[in-house]
Amino acid sequence: MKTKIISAIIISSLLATSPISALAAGGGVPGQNFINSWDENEDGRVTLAEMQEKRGNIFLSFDSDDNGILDADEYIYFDEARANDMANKNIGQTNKKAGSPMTLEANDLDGDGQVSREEFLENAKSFFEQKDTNGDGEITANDFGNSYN
Ligand SMILES: [Ca+2]
Ligand SMILES: [Ca+2]
Ligand SMILES: [Ca+2]
Repeated sequence: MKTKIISAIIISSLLATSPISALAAGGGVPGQNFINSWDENEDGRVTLAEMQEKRGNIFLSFDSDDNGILDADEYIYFDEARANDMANKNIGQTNKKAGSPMTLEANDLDGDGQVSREEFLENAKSFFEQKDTNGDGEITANDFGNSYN
């Protein structure tokens, strides 16, 4: 249980994923932080498969009792890990709640107060589509504004 939480915190460092934090901390290339966070094979593009794989790993880390559901108690650790991660990166608190794709509220698709693995992966799709602004099926710097086009 303890190691599980520690590994969860490590994985949370991969989680600087909310749109606002990606833009705020990105510096040069638009969306660079976002892409770095999710681009498993480091080809500069984020696919839905990569996003779902990573989300699956994140889910496992925080599902302390391995029952395939993140309940409100488990979400407390998840929320804390994300908050700590943002604090470490000096990202403001503006995006802690509103607009985060990782919150319980955002992922509890059936509204039963907990998030199943299916919900968590399913919700990756709408998040992905939201970020893939040009709709070509992968998220690249081109989807984050056009200053480099
Ligand atoms: Ca659980
Ligand atoms: Ca649910
Ligand atoms: Ca795209």
